[in-house]
Amino acid sequence: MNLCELMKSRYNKSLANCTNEEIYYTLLEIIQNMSEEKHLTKIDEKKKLYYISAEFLIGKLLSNNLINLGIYDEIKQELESNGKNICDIEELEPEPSLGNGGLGRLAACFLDSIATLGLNGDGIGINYHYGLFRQKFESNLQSEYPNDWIEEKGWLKKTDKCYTINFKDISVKSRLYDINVTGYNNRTNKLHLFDIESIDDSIITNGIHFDKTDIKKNLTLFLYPDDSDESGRLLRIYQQYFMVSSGARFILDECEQRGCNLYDLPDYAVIQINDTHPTMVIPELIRLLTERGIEMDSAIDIVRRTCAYTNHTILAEALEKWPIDYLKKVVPQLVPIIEILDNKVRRKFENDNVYIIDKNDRVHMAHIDIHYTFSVNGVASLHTDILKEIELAQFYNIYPNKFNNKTNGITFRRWLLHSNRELAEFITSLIGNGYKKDASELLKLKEFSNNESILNKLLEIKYNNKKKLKNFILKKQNIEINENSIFDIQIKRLHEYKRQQMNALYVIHKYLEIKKGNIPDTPITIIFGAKAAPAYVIAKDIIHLILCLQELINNDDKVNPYLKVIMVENYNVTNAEHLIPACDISEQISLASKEASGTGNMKFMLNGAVTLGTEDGANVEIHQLVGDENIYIFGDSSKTVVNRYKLGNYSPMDYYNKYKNIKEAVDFITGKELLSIGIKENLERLKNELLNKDWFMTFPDFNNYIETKERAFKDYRNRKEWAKKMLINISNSGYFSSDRTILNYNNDIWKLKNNL
Ligand code: 26Q
Repeated sequence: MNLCELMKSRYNKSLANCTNEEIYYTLLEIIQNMSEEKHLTKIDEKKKLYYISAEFLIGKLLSNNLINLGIYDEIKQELESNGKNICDIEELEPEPSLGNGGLGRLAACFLDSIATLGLNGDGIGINYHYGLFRQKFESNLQSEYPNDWIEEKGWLKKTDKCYTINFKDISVKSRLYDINVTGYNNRTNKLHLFDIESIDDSIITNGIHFDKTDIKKNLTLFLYPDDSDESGRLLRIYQQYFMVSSGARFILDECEQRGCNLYDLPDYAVIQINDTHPTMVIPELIRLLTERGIEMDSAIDIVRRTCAYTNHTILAEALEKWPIDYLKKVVPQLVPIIEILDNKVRRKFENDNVYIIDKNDRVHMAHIDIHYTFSVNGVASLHTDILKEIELAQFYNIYPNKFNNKTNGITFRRWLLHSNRELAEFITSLIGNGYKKDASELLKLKEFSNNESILNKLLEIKYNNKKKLKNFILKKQNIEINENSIFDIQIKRLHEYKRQQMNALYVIHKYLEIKKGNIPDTPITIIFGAKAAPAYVIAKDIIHLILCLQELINNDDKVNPYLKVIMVENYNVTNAEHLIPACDISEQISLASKEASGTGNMKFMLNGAVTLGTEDGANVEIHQLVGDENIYIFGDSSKTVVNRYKLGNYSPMDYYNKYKNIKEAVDFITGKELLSIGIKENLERLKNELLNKDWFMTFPDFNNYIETKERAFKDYRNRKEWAKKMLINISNSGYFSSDRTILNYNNDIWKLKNNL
């Protein structure tokens, strides 16, 4: 494809004279045409995977598609020789706002791998107009604004597929929009997103507030609207049913077109349920099958053999339990079916821990999934063990063969080839192209672990990425950082269990040390990026604390040559692509047992950062792969933590009284320096939370965290040894390719034909 000629014929001007907008929209069209050509609808592909999820955090698609279609270099060159820069064009693309965190980004990585491996599998979800909010910092507080990502001309393609979705009080018309998912040198699959046409964004006022009862106007406006009141919770049920009812009917239509007689549905479809948000697809499919003449018991059996469930969290508050009255108000047609499903369980098992409807008349969505799917998987080996042994032990007892582990992965196309081109090219020069399709080939890098010039080159690439990030942060937030400092990065959703507060306490500790004259050998830059759920008060208080520390420390000329703090505004996929390649130390410090897997940890490892983390989630597997020398592990084990919860005798006050540095750091939160910058109420609330609750046990791990972090900083000074750690991390990261994860899903659960 010759871009020059195309621009000439479209706009009658040379490429050099075209605007970046004109180039962007032309590229979009080229890509759409090329990817459509690779969309196969093969008759012999009888079985298809439907990955149904409330979130698909796909990120920008322009570069990713160019890479996957194999034309990135060509286009980049052509643009360059006409004085254009592909990065400027990329900037014009809005980032789709269809997810919030790990589970949504995982779904996006999976779609990439499914297409890359030539598997017949599509995504099904919701087309949120404003998705997750856009975060702004105002007066050192998070404020939320709608993220208006949908444009007239974009990746979304309107189709004429429509369904009428009936709720108790209203009916809406759902319409299908598609986004093409291009595999790397392979086929195109689809992300199917359902939407309604009566959406009215004029009901949004004052940030992201809107009338939550006006379903026809608000149904697909936002992802996870505030559910702190009943109307918000009901809206979530409306959204979920909208997604699964549209999806279920779409799946049945497609399968019938492929020749399915509905009794043989499991031969034509496998539906992977991404956490409990799409759980209602189970009773909805049963309802639709019975409506089409299949009797209840057979319908239940067919659906059970078609659906599989993935659990992504063990936090009690994230396990969905809906009062049956809510379901009666929104989707009464599902209630008798859910009651039948519950009765079957009650007849078979005595244990009320496995019932679907509990004694308070709440419906446990995960329990529907576990009884009425054929596969239940966790997302890292420790997580799956905890599910089997603790959280879901009562179910593991009943169904030992249903449980399996699928350790998460990430797509190397986006998280290496796209975001860290220089490293990718260097790796290619050493071991060839094979690793792009078979990530285990990265192991070949090990033979260079004592090769000085190669280690130096790794350091040089990291330095270049740090300079790029420095410029990015300067431009974005007007804060200057030192590219020769250690870049210590913690980017993820804000949650107490992820313990950003522990890192913030470290920042205070370090600030006080520097004030006392204990100057670090190497300057340190601590970078945070996180959005807090709008109704999560303490999470927002933690952001407030970090922003106050940023202001205090960066303006203190005695301290800022040695320590800087940055909180990146509006952390999203695009920002992550700039941050991760520049990282030296990857903060993965969740309370052991609480982080199901983590996937940021894998992205950092792949980009040559060294992990500072607890034995939690996939950190455990990273540790096993790289060995003690190449990771910094600290803190209590998951067994100790689980035991401490069981004993119920944790008292943060004891630690505060016993350890001088903990007292100093905690008192600093409401000391005169921060009170002169921040809001007293917020700072005091956070301090009280830590002193009186500290539900995620920051203090017991704090001193070990400091020691371990200091050891990492000290080791960083030996550049050659550090580069070796980087290399060992990169070479072992192949295991975390989502291609490996998807092959595991396919071999054990989906059993689709592989068209490589
Ligand atoms: C539930 C009820 C009411 C409102 C919201 C929710 C809700 C929303 C989103 C519950 C959970 C989520 C998202 C969970 C999530 O992203 N989990 C992460 O999944 C990743 C992929 O498996 C893991 O790597 C992370 O460890 C896990 O936290």
